[in-house]
Amino acid sequence: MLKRLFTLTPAMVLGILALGFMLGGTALAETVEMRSKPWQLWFQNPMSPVAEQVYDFNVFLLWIEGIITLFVLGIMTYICIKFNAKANPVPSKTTHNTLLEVVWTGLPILILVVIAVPSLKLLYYADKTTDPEMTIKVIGNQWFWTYEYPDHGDMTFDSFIVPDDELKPGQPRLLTVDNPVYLPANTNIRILQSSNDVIHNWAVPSLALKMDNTPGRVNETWTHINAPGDYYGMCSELCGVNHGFMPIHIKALPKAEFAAWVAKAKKKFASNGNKEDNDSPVRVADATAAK
Ligand SMILES: [Cu+2]
Repeated sequence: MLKRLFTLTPAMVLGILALGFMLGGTALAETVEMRSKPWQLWFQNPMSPVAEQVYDFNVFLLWIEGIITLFVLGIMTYICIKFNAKANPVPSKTTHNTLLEVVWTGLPILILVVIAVPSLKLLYYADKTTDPEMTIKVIGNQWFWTYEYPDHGDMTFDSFIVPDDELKPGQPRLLTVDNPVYLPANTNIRILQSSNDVIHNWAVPSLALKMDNTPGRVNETWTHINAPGDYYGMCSELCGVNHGFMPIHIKALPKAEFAAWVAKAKKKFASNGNKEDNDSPVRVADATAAK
């Protein structure tokens, strides 16, 4: 393969590269693929209003931390040079300095208040949306996710990991599922979360979603996905032996395409036909059908 590559003329290589960038560029413009890439540092791109604010808040905190670190480092350096035994053989016996003591108590309090105000604002902002356009229910199971669409005919299905030996080319390992959860982009979505067994956590980094699925409780959060695309996440609460094998795949579609998917999905998942070999202990679909 390498040998063949080297027999290409530079012009051919450039042409291929240009074509690749063009195709890649157009593909990116249409949809995004949000997951961490090999050797990635820093966050995934924030793709929801909450994620954007979380991102900005993190940058804000890093500035504060950075300034504090440099300040302390500066003082320590100054002390080491100015007051070492050689430079300052007779140390001062001074104790107490009212102004200094007020400053070193007051300043940290002030810094904490400056952090707390935007932090609490963001916490409440992420808590719930004032005008949800639809609701999705996410239920954790050992070790897969069940999704319910109460606004779309109560359809429900399970989402299992696709094992390594069944992956198709291009599908990411440990992140691909048999039934992705489809959601409309540019829509306020209320998310209700619960669990059938132990505590799980439905976490999608690019949307800044990370909420516990607790048995016997319904936790609420929301999202608004900024662009159509594939959004990946993982269970983030240690939930048993297959904790690492219950990925989350959100397929965000433009509203019209989502409506088309709902029409198709209603038929597909109506009669519980999604998983014949399902060994899930609690069949939510069964319960819905029996009503
Ligand atoms: Cu888990």
